[in-house]
Amino acid sequence: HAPTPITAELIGAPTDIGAGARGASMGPEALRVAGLQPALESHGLRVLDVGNLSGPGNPWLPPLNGYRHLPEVVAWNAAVCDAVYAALGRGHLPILLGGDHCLGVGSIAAVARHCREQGRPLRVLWLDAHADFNTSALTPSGNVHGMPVACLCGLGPAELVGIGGHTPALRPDQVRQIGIRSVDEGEKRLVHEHGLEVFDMRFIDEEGMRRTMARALEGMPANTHLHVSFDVDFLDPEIAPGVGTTVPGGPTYREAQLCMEMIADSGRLGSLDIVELNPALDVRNKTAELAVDLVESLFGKSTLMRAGR
Ligand code: 4U7
Ligand code: MN
Ligand code: MN
Ligand code: MN
Repeated sequence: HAPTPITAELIGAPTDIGAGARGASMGPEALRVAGLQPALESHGLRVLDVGNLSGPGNPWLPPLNGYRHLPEVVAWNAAVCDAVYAALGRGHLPILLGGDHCLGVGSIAAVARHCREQGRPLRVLWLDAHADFNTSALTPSGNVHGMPVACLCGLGPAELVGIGGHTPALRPDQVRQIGIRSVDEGEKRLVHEHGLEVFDMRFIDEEGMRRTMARALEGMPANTHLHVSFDVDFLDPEIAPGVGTTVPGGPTYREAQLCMEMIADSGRLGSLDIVELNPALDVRNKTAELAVDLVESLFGKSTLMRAGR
């Protein structure tokens, strides 16, 4: 008989509470307008769009004790964590539609909790121009979207770090970062101290995307849950201008496609964040359309049947 189809659950989190520019709050709708649901359905997935979560507005205040909007960031992440955890409990594959990248804390804390309870290994691929490993002492901005990986590894305010019920949610050795090309000075030291595995743009230039992804995906037992946290600023700004924190020199269209295709081929994808899309800075929704195109590859779209693979 036919295998049960995967049900993807779209969870909108319309906020820019952790970002340095307003506009990522419009990300969920831009992804819907770009046709995310029919695109996934065309690859055989069932798709359930549960709509948008709600949470506090953005008061646009300066940092307080090294964080901007910490209580609001915690409220949004609590909502995200509950929704992602519930989706996993239903056997669905959660797709978080951000929203800025501070929401990676709630999303991945939920995934980590689910995996802990199921006794499944977890690996997180962090596709981003940035390492997002700042702390309140190191951050040049106070923006929490620059801190989620540190928070998940236990470095951050207790109310955020403990959001999934277990501190830390992740060990650094569960994370692989890809596409990195902007890391702040203090942040760099911390990344090294904690032994994060970083495949930066220099690595991708020298080794190519194929070998990079082979390395990032190696050593995953069959029951591994793979979480992909896709910060749209991972992509080169020439092809993806609709983000608040562009950094030149990112992956090209073909490199990004190969990255997604190799993740699909791993057969391990269990959850996804699409974050940092900023429609206020986009050009005719083209960055949202590109994100949808890449997500299709992540779920198995490929040009041809792959003979012998
Ligand atoms: B994103 C930054 F200083 N490092 O901490 C900071 F350069 O989620 C940027 O990856 C963080 O887009 C970018 O503010 C966060 C800055
Ligand atoms: Mn990020
Ligand atoms: Mn980024
Ligand atoms: Mn950003």
